[in-house]
Amino acid sequence: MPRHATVNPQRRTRLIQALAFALSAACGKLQAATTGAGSASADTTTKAPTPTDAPPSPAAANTPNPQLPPAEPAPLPASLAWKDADSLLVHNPHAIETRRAVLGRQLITPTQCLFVRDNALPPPARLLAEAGQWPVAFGGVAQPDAYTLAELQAMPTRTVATVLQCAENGRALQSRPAIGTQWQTGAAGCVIWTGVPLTTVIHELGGVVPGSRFLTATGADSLPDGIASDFTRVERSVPLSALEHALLAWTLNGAPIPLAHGGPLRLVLPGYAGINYIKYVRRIAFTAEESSAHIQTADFRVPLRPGEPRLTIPAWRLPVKSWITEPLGSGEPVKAGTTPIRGVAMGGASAVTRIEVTADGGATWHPAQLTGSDLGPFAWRLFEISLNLPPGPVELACRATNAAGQQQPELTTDNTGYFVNGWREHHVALTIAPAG
Ligand SMILES: Nc1nc2c(c(=O)[nH]1)N[C@H]1C(S)=C(S)[C@@H](COP(=O)(O)O)O[C@H]1N2
Ligand SMILES: [Mo]
Repeated sequence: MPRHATVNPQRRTRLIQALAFALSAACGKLQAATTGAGSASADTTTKAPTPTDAPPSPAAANTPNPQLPPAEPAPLPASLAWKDADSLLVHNPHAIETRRAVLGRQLITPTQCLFVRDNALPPPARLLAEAGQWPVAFGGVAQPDAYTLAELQAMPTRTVATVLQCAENGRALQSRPAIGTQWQTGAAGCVIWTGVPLTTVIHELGGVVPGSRFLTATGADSLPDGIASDFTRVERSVPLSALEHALLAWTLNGAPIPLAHGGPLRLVLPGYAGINYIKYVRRIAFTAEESSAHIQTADFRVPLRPGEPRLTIPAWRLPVKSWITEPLGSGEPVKAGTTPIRGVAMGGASAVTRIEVTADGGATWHPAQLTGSDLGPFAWRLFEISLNLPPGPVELACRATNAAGQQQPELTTDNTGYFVNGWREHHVALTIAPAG
């Protein structure tokens, strides 16, 4: 497998343009965003977040999340004061999502608007002051060794755009939502990572030991009493095949990864659910068996076969999914007539190839246009269609299909609270005002 062959020059140019745009955009308040990354002018420079967020209060860590969103949105925790509060919905200090309208405003989600999801407390922020010394150990290779971040940064880099999405995203939209954080659509974003391909590092270490079936990554989360057990450790295993696209990343949208998003070093697994993107990664190992950590064996699991929720596999590759971000019926009433409908569409583990929109609850579907740049199979696409909406109640929904031929179902079969991707669950109900 050629080690650096995944990004063609054209895509590299688009990635750089998208990155420049992401750095200039203030959570999508620029109208130009919907026409794609290349068309923006970088006239305003938003301060990139500094990777020095203080650790949040220990109170909410390792406790079950409240089932319902707060009646009044909670304020951002002090460690995340650099985030754009208006773009976010704070479920609790460790579960913060992006508001639905925000994600469709630009292709790349600015870091200030990106969701946050912690299962444990991050490591102490002071470690980021010596980020270059951050060690990461490699096991299950011919010559086990550790590298510092500075050493990794001296290796050839790769830049990739991926959807970062929590496996729990959309949970609140099910008719009988599973318990846990009631995420709507905003536990997701499309962001740009730069780092070293994991294959490059593994090659230097003499390759993966024979018999390895999994890539297992461990986070440096601050654990209760500092004791790592199967119940507290944040460690996930993914199939060895995920190595092909895996990246050890130190920049997010062109700036050092903030602590909240896994700085100084994060495992990026394009096409995989957010839980597998281990933050503040401390150890990478190639193993014959999956991790015995609770977060692998008991949580973040999906039914192997729909309708049989007792037989589960880890939430690995993301499913095909899309949702409308405009109109949502929250602002001025939409008037009858030709109305632009916009949203985001993602293929999951392969590129999104088709997106259709219905304005009559699924009776008729209209092909919509994928707009903006194509930043590769693991990024999402913006989409748009103009439909003539009649006065009265309408039910808008969208349905994506990916390169593997998978299409969003009408409803998610199981309510395990993971991989919710039914088009009807993501519908938007509106009452259209008479024209004029
Ligand atoms: N070390 C570590 N990595 C982690 C987590 C964590 O709690 N600790 N949370 C996971 C989950 S469930 C998700 S959805 C993503 C969230 O990434 P973000 O907080 O950067 O949005 O990180 C994943 N990686
Ligand atoms: Mo997650």
